[in-house]
Amino acid sequence: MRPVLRRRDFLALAGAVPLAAAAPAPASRLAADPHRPQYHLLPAANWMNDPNGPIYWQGKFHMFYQYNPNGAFWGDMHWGHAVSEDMVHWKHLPMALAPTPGGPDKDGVFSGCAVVDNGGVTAIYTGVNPETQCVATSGGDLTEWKKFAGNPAIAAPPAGLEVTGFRDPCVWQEGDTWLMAVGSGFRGKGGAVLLYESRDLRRWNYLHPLVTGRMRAGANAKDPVDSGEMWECPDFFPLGGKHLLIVSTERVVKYMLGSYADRRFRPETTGGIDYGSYYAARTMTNTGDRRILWGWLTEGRSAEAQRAAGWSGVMSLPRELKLMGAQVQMRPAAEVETLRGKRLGADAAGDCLEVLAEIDPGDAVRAGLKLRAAPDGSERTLVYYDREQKRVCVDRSQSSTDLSADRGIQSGPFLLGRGEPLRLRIFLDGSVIEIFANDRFCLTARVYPAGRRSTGVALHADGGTAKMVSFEAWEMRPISPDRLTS
Ligand code: DQQ
Repeated sequence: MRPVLRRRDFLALAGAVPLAAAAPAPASRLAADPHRPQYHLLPAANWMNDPNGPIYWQGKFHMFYQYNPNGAFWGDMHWGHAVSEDMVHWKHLPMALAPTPGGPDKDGVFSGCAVVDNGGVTAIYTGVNPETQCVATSGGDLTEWKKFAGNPAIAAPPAGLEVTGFRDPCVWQEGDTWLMAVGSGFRGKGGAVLLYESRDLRRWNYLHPLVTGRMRAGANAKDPVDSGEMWECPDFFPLGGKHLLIVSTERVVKYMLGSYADRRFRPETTGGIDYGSYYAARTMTNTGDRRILWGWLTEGRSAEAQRAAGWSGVMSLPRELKLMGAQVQMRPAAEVETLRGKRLGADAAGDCLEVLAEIDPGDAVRAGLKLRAAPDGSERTLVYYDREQKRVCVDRSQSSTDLSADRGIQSGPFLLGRGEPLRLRIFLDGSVIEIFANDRFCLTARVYPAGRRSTGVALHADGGTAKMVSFEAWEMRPISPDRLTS
């Protein structure tokens, strides 16, 4: 997803006028900004979007991400870099990849992946304009990168194919063959993933589409990503005895679970990875049996408000994926629990919390939690299961008295079994609310309460009576003393 560009920015990106860097926000202001998360990864300042090439390498977890060094707006894409020993405490490292003037990535180092090869790490990413697939290698602490002299490794989409896009490679190995899935699609038909093979990660042969989707009937949009005619950021891997394909399109992240044989993927069931402010998800490579998913937590306020704040975009918490029967299980990685600080009672309140609540919806039509509630009722966010709509919803209509913040209801399909309680696991962190329901549904909301006292937590029931079966909460420990500005 690329936020709508103003014409001036577009021209600047296209090289017609220099892109004006915004005056950086002073670190002291960023450190005091109550909307900046305290235990989620985000850069010290400016814009970030997609996770890129997350990889476990030489005992450390490396995270790269789309980063604009010029300000809190999309453009001039670089790969930012952070490293962690536990996936929750991060140290920022110098930028990993920057556009090379005159090179195939001169207008941006777009999204991609990283794999272990030949005693080092190889990154495969999209260079623009036009969209091509490029290669770079590194080793040691992954701070020094060398771009492949033969870039672009893939200079254009397959001959004869009219595609809606050609980006965001995902690479894996089968025996001595490397496979690459590239996000793409066809006008009037739907998104697609194009499959390539290689022996050396540099020379690639096109095989065929790994899978082709069917867009919603009647969907029509200028940007093929909005209509589902383009799939961004494909991620493809084995899970349990099946294969999972994750794609980002139509502003959400979807998954398809199915079987993979003869280098073709046949989806059997589909679902949502996250129904809220979450995009461009990608799993970490080289983590053995564990499948750790990362996503970009998008903002929920105007572009002007983001620029004024001096920062935009947050990395999700690590989510561990498993297959339980036919169900994709999504839970926060166990490492997240190491952030738990003081245990709180039924009167828990705060904006840097983990909340674990089991709720019997009783005869209530809507049952869940009220969060970030002001004592005078001026602000509050509702997270609830709506049994009539069969959805988990987040009502942001009163989340913030700041008028630039989104106020719509965010929701996704969810069915509570007969007698099954609603089990909410919620992470509050500044403007982030990351919600896990019954280990099988996720929705991330962004809220920007103006009041410092908008911290209350309470049971919410509407149209009947619900009961809190159990409630636990913890203060979460910040991962830096200054909201990651150092
Ligand atoms: N973001 C990147 C693209 C990708 C999109 C550019 C998804 O590579 O398709 O910043 O958010």
